[in-house]
Amino acid sequence: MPLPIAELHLHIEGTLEPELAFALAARNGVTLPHADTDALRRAYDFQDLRSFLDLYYALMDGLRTEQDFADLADAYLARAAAQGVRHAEIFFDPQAHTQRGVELGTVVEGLWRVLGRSEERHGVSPRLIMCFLRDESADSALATLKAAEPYLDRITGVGLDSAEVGHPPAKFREVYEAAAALGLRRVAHAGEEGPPAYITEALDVLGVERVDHGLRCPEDPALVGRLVRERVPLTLCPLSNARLRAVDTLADPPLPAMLDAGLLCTVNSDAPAYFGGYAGDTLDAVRRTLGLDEERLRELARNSFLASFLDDDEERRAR
Ligand code: ES4
Ligand code: ZN
Repeated sequence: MPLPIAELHLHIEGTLEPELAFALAARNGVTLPHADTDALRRAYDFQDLRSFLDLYYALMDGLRTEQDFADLADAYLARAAAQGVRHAEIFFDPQAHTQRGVELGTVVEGLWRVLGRSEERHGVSPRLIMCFLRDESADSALATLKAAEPYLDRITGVGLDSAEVGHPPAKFREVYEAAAALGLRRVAHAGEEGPPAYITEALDVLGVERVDHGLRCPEDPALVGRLVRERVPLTLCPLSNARLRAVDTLADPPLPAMLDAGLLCTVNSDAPAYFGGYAGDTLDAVRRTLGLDEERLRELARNSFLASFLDDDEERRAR
């Protein structure tokens, strides 16, 4: 039995495996920029975040219909459940689809066709977090939030992703204020490739409750102190950081030392089809590389539920 865990940093589009990408493209008459799955897999040799994002957005072109999004979510949930995931707070990137002419309703209805039955079919309680692309304009983010209003009963929160450097959190102050006024929870990617100051800004200006990645926080001891004091969770993604060369090894920054410092760290899979592992694979890789014992693994699992948006009652039931 795998350790029950909550997955808090998972881009649904990042679960698009090569086989499904080609199947969807064929079904929709779309041509992908690679000859076949082998050629595609050879392209998974990333230099940095940008080189990954270029491929990630290109492969999405096969996703067109509600059923495509439903198939994507169903494949993810089956894999996640088999690896111990009991609760998943799932990111999606509306602008990556609306920019291609796929309506927001198609994305949300398609995903929800499966997420709405996930608890009974897969034993995974789902939440959706809508991310704004930070390399797009603040106006585009505001228009996306407006377009999402009919679907807010299915959307738990907002996030911020895509190319970080040069797109500081403060650019999105207004849309985060509007999201908060609508009762949405707030998270943001910060300190993945960007400096620790972006983490501080995400807390102060956007009011985020959780920091996605937060990898570079150890560079600023005062920030670490604050994250500890305020119990701000970090959703670390070690396989992602290694594959995107944000770090040299999985031991960097040192997860055990971050936990010992009192940081509420969680371990997540980010874009598992691209980075070599789903939630259980990721925990396994970290355990083996860093020599984590059972107690540490249980701490990480406990942190994942503590850091989740499950309320206390639901949290107890999930464990
Ligand atoms: C992402 Cl690894 C990562 N970082 C930022 N934005 C993203 N979108 C999908 N994966
Ligand atoms: Zn991410």
